[in-house]
Amino acid sequence: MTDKKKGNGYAKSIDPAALEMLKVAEEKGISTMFSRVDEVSACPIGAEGACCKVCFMGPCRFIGKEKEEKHGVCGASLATVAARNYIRSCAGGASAHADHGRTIVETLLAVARKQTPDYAVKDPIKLRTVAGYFDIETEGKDDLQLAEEVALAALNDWSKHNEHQTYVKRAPKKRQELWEKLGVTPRGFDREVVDSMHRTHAGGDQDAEHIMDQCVRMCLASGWGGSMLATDVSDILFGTPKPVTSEANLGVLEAKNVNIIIHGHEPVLSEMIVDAAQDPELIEYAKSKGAEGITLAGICCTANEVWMRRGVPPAGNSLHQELALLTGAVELMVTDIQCVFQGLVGVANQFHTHLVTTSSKARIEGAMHVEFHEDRALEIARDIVKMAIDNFPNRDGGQIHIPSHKSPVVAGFSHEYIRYMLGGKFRGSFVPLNDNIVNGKIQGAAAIVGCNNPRTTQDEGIINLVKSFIQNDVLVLVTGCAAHASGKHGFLTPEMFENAGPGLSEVCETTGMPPVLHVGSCVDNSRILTILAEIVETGGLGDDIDQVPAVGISPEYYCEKALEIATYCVGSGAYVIFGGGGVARARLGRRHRDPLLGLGREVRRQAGVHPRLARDLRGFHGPHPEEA
Ligand code: NFS
Repeated sequence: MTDKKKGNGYAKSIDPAALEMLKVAEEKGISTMFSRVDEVSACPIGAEGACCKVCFMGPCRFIGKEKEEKHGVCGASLATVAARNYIRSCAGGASAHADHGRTIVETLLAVARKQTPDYAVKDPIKLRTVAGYFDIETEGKDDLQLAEEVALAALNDWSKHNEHQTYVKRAPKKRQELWEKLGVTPRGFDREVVDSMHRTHAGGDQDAEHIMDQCVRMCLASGWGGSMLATDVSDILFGTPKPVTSEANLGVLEAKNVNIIIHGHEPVLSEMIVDAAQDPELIEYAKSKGAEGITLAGICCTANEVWMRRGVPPAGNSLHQELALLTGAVELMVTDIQCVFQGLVGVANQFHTHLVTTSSKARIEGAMHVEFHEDRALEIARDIVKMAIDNFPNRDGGQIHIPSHKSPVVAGFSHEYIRYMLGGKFRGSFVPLNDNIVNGKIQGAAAIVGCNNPRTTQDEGIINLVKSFIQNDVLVLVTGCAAHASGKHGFLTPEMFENAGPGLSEVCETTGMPPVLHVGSCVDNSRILTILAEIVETGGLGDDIDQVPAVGISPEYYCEKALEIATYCVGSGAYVIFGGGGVARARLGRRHRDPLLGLGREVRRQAGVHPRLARDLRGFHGPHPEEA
C-alpha cells in the first residue's frame, strides 16, 4: 500500500485486516477515507486556526510571514481568531458528549415513569451512589422513585444558571479550590456552551487568554458533568462493566451468518439491538432464510459500550467503518450519532448492504432511516434485525471477502472493578496501585485515548505507545478507538504482562490485573478522571491530579470531541499530549504543574493560538517542520 504524496512504503495502516480490505477497495475501485485523504488536501490556513468566519466582512485569512502582526477587517488579531476557532471546536465536541449524556438520562427518566418497558435499572447500587452525589435521600425509596429523582437532578444540572455543577465536588479538594480561585468552576453545561458561542460572536470577547479560560470552564462542564453523568447513568441502566472476554477485528464477521454492524455512540440503541439479535425467534427466522445464525459486531464507541457490558465483538475503530462493508458480508449497518461518515453510503451501494440511520439528530442522504424511540425500543430493534435477515438472500457470494484476522480480548475495567481487583470485595481500594507507584514498581499511568485519522498510519501511533509504555513499567488505560486498536493488535489480554517491564509485570501477576486496561468509550474518559481523583484521595502521591505521574495521549485524534477531552483533562491538572503518528508534539499540558491561569495562558500560547501549535491541535498534516 502506498501513498502518492509520501511515496512507496507508506503504510496506510499497521492492521493486516485493514490492509487486506484496502486491496479489495483498490481492486474494485471503491473510494474510502484512506483514498480520499490523498485527493483532498488539508487547508493549511484552516488547520492553523488562522481563518476567521465569524462575520461577513471576511472571511479573513492570516497568511504570510507577518501573519502574527496582521489584523482582520474588524481589527481582530490572529490570537483572537485562533482562540475563537478553538473554543467553537470544543463547543461542538463538548455538546456531543453532554447531549449523549442527556439522552441516557432521559431514558432513565422514562424507566422511572414506566414510559418504556424495555429498559430497567440494572445497577441499583450505582443508582444509590449517584443519588448520594446529588444529596438525594435514599432511605425507604424504591429504585424507580430514586431513578426519577436522580434523572431530574441530572437534567437540572445541565441547565444551572449560576450554580456550579454538582459533580465538581468529585474532583480533589485542591483542584476545586483552584477552579474557584480562577473563576473557572463550571456552571450548567448548557449555560457554558451558550456563553462560549455568545462571547465568540463578532465584536465580543477579543482577549485570547480570556476566551481560552472560558474554554477550559466549558470543557470542565462536559468532563465533570455531561460525560461523567453519561457514564454513571449508563452503568445504572445497563450495568457497571466488569471484565468480559471477546474477540476483536473484522475476522469476527461470519460468512455463514447474517452480519449486523452497530455503529455510533449511545448504548440506548445498541443494547436493544443486542437483545434483538439474541432473540431465539429471530435466530430461527435467520435460519429460515438460509443463514446459520446472527452475528452482531460493533464499530466505534457504541461498540465499546456493548463490548464491555455484553461481550459483543468489536469489528474495529473508526477507520474500519467502510472496511467492514467492503467485506460484502454485512447485511445491515445500523447507526445512531457521531463519527458515522457519509462515505458509508457510497460503499454500501456497491453491495447489498442496508445502511440504516436511527437518530432524529443524524440522517444521512442516501441511507434508510428508521427512527428510534425509547418507548418502542425493542420493537424497533427487532424490526431492524428483521430487515437485516430479509436482506441475507440478496448477498452476492462472489463478493464476500472477510479477513481472518481477529484477536482475543478482555474488556470492561470500570473504576469500580479496578478497585475491587486491587483490593478484593471487602477492602477494595487503590492502595496497592498507589503503593506500587510510590515504590517504583509501576512508573505511572498512561491513558491512550481517541481516534484514528487517515492522515497518519492507522493504529501505529497508538500501538507504539502502548508497547513502549508497558515495557517501561507504565500501566496503560485505553478508551475509544485507541481501545479498539489495542484489542485488534492483541494487547488486551492478561497474558500481556509477559511483555511488560519487570516491575509492572510483577504487580500484574500478583493482582491479576492486565497491563493494558480497557476502560470504555470516549465518554468513559470520565472514568479516568474518577480514577485520578481516587488515586489522589488514596494518598501518597500528592494532593492534586497534577502531582500524579500520569499522562493522557491522543496520538491519532481526528475530531472536536477529542479537543474537548484534551481541554478538560488539562483543566483537571492532567499532563496531556496531542500528536499524530505517535509523535507526541502539541503539549497542551507541558506546564501542568502551573496554576490554571498559567495553564490557560499555556493553552493559548501553545495550542489554540500559536499558528504552528494550533495546527498540531486542529489536525494532523504530515511531519512537524522540526521533525521532518
Ligand atoms: Ni471518540 Fe468515539 Fe473513535 Fe474518536 Fe469517534 S468513535 S467518541 S471520537 S473516532 S475515539
